[in-house]
Amino acid sequence: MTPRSIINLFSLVASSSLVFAEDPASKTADAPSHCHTVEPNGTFTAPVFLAQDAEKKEATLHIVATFDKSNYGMNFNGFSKGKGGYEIPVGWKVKVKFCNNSAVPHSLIVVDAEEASTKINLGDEPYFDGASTPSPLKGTTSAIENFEFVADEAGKFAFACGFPTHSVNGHWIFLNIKKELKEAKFVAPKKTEK
Ligand SMILES: [Cu+2]
Repeated sequence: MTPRSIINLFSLVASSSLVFAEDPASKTADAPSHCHTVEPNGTFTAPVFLAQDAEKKEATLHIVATFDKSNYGMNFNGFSKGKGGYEIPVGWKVKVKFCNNSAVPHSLIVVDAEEASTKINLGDEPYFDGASTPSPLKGTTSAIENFEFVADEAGKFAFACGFPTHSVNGHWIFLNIKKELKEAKFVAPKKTEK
């Protein structure tokens, strides 16, 4: 490769990432991304939002930031403003696989539901031990992060984006931890707004 072709290659990469930065929500669930699973035959499978083992009392959640274009990309799995979310039986272990589908930093932190819609800055301390991506205030770009926690208290909580101002602008889904619940649920109401 000549020096000139290296430069050309570099400018190509630089310009394509610039386009992406200008339109962070352009790469969505409709277009295969690193948040999808690539099958051996080359097709893409969308993330499975919830898997569970009731005997082991364990739920595995796949939560994608900027899953689609709704709420200017400030959504998880396509939901924002607490309009969708998870119900988890109290005492279960919750394993979270977080994937940021955009070039804008996002994060995931479990907080009290009321804080999610009122606080501009959610801080770096999740409600349950271990229940956040690293440095939620700073957020992360195009990254896959895994974390887990034990949902050992019943109540109304939220999976919120800890990047300042995002959550108060709707970047959160609910996390209801319930006593009288036999299995985990992903609650996805019909969407009325785009
Ligand atoms: Cu965010």
